[in-house]
Amino acid sequence: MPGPLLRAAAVAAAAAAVLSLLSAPAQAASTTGALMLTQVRPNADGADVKNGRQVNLNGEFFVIKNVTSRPVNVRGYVPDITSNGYGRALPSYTLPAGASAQVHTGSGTNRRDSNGVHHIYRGYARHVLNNDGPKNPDLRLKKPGSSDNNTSSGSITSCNWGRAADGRTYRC
Ligand SMILES: [Ca+2]
Ligand SMILES: [Ca+2]
Repeated sequence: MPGPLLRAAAVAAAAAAVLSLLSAPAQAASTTGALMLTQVRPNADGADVKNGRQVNLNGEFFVIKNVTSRPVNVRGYVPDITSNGYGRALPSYTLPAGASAQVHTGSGTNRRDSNGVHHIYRGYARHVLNNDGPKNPDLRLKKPGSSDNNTSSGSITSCNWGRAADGRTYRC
C-alpha cells in the first residue's frame, strides 16, 4: 500500500495533468476518417435575405480536407447540422489526396477553380448553417449511410463556432 507521500505525489501528478489539459489550445481540427472539417463560414457575407429572397447562398460554406494519401470520393458523407435537419448527403466528387474543398450551401458546378480550390455544391435554396451556433458541436460530418439525427452516431469529424460574424471564416 503506498504511503501518504506517494499518494500526495500521485494526486499532484493528476492535478498537473488536468491543468495541462485545460491550458491546451481551445480546439484543433481532427478526424477519425478520410475527411476532416477544417473551416466554416456559417454567416455569409452581407444580408442573408433581400426583398424576401435568400441570397448569397454560396457565401455560406464549410471546408473539408482529404487527409489521406489517395483520392477520396465524398459521395454519401452526411453533414449533420446539430440544430436542424438539412442533412442532405454530399454529391459524387473526387477530392485528390491532401486537397480541400469548400462545400457551398447553394447551387453550382462542382469543380476545381483556377486557384486550385475545389468547390462542391449542396443545392439548397436557403441558408442552412446556423449563424448563432447554438449547439456544441454545431456541425458533424458522418460516414456514408449515417442519419441526420443530431447525435454523434457515425460522426468522424466536427466543427463548433458559436455566434458567427458576418462573412467571417472560422477554424474548426
Ligand atoms: Ca448561415
Ligand atoms: Ca441535423
